[in-house]
Amino acid sequence: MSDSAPVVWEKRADGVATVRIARPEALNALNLATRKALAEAFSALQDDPEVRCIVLIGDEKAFAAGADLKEFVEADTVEIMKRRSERYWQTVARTSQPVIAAIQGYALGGGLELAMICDIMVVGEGAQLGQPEVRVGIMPGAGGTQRLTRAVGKFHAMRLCLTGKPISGREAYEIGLASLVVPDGEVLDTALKMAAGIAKLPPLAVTTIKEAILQGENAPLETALTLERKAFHTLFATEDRREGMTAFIEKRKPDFKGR
Ligand code: DAK
Repeated sequence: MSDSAPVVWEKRADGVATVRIARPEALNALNLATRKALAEAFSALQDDPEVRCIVLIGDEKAFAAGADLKEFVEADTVEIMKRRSERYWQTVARTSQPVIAAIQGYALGGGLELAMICDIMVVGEGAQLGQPEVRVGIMPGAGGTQRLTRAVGKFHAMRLCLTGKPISGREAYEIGLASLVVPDGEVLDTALKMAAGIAKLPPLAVTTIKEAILQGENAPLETALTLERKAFHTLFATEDRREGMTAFIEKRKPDFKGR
C-alpha cells in the first residue's frame, strides 16, 4: 500500500487494486503531480502478478474535472510541449490488467480522456461527462477527439467537443461511452464486484483478450482477425486452459494458477 497523495492506491485480498485520485479541493483536477503519481501507481501495479484487475476512482463529486487550468493559464506552446505530460497516460495505457473507471460526479476534459484509456467504464446516473476544452479556448489533447469518436461516432463526438456541454452518466451509457450505468451510490460497489469477478478468471486469457481488443480496434479487420486467431491459438498452451475445460467436464470449480 502507498499513501502518496494526490493519488492513493491499495491492493486488496481479492486480486483487485484500487487507485484513487485524491485532490478534492480542486475536484481532482489533474495537475502534473497527480499525473505523475498516477503513472507511478500504475507502474507499481502493472507488473504485480497478485493484481488481476484495477479500479480507478475519484470521489463522489468528481472522477476528475480535467487538466489543472491553473497550471495551464500561463503556459506557452514550448512550455506545454516540454512538459510531455502524455508520457504519464502512456504508462496507464500500457497496463496489461483490465482497468475499470468508476465514475461519479465530473469526468471532464482530461478526466474523461483518462477514463477513456481505461477498459471498462461504470458510471453513476448523475455523473457529468464532457469535453469542455473549447470553452477555455483550447481543444482536447489526449484522446478527446480520437478515442471519443471511436467510441461514440462522429456526430456525438462533434457535439460533445464543439459545444463543450457535459452529458449525464445515463446518456453516456446510451450513446456507448460507458459500459454500465448504475445509481450514483452504487458505482464503486458495482465496479469492485465486477473487478473481483474478473480477478478470479484465468489471467493469461484475460490479458490476452484485452490486448486483442486494443490491438485489433484500429487495425484492418482481416489483420485484426488474424491477430485474434493467433492469440486464441496461444492460449491453448496454458495450463489454465486445460484446467478450465477439465473442470467444466468434471463439474467442479476450476483452480486457475495463471500458468
Ligand atoms: N483546474 C483547476 N482547478 C479546478 C478545475 C480545473 N480543471 N476544476 C475545478 N477546479 C477547482 C476550482 O477552481 C475550485 O477551486 P477554488 O476556487 O475553490 O480554489 C474548486 O475546484 C471547485 O470548483 P468550482 O467552484 O468551480 O465548483 P463548481 O461546482 O461550481 O463547478 C465545474 C464544477 C466542474 C463545472 C467547474 O469547476 C469547471 O468548469 N471546471 C473546469 C472544467 C474544465 O474546463 N476542464 C477541462 C480543462 S482542460 C493533454 C492532456 C490533457 C489535456 C490536454 C492535453 N496532453 C497530454 C497534450 C486536458 C485538458 C483539459 O482537461
